[in-house]
Amino acid sequence: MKTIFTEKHKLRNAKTELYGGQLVEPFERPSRAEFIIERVRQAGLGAIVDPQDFGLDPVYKIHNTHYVDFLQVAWDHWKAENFAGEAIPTTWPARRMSDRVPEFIEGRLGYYSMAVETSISDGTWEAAYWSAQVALTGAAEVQGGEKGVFALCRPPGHHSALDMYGGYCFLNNAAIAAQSLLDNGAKRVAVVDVDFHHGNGTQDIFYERNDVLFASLHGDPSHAFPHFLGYSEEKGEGDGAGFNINYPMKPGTRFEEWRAALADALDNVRHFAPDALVISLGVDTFENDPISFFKLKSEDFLTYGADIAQLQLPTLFVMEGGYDIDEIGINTVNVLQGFTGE
Ligand code: 7XA
Ligand code: ZN
Repeated sequence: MKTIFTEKHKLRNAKTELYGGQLVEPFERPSRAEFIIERVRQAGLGAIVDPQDFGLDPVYKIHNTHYVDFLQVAWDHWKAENFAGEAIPTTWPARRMSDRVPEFIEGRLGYYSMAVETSISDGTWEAAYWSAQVALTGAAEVQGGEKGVFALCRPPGHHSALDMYGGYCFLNNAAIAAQSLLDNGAKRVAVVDVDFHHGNGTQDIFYERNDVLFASLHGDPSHAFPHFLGYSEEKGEGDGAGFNINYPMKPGTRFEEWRAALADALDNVRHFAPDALVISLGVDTFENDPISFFKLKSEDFLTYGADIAQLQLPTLFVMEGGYDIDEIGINTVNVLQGFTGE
């Protein structure tokens, strides 16, 4: 299996995350991708390929221009204010407030964000841009005939929506790739999100569409980030009614229960009969993940990779979360090796 990867991910190197009332080193850090690519090499998974540059047009199919413009200048505008730290939002348009876009950077950060943990720092836009290009290159490889491709995206993407960042995500790489598959010949695409966290951005982007089936397995939002989306009654609207499926699961969920939910999601994918499958691949379902509460073991990742392969669909794996750095490479590559059967 080919891996699409660029060292440009290192440009995303924020120093702070607001966690538990303190500024800590971000869980989403460059070493995550370094451990994964090292394991890809060690396991002999296949060729490691640089991304092509598809430009911003495919990004604008998913995100609006105002938002993309904001991301490109946010750090410069913050820096111009001579604040001591990284760019962190403090104020949001909460219930019954105005939806005007403020001019001052602090207000703009609140307008375009969904959460506070994701500090913007120098290089963030460039890394997010190239992460999307990694996903687009993966989509092109799948459309070129590859059975399975791994887009080692960093920063991740599945929390990002039309005009919103947060949860370590800026551009929705999986959605951008899915749309690119559709724009280049696929009639229907399924996105299955196996990250521990609900893919609120991907859900929101495709919520009223019937050409993309979205299924997400995740921690019950009543207990887990992103807290305000991901319940089972969210099934899609308008043309999209019935094309959004959520599987929220309780703290302590073990592999047997998780795997049964995956089997149901994959049955729905089979019934949908897509031309291609995108997997939002987060390995924060691992039992030792520091910010999650499922109990999957390393060998379970091999097992469910093989489950996904049974669909026999051209499949693009898009990297999302996973924060147990010691095991992130093993767990990620286990899914891919389970898929290839090698
Ligand atoms: O899939 N998404 C993630 O892994 C990021 C979750 C961010 C959680 C922040 C909670 N303080
Ligand atoms: Zn996650």
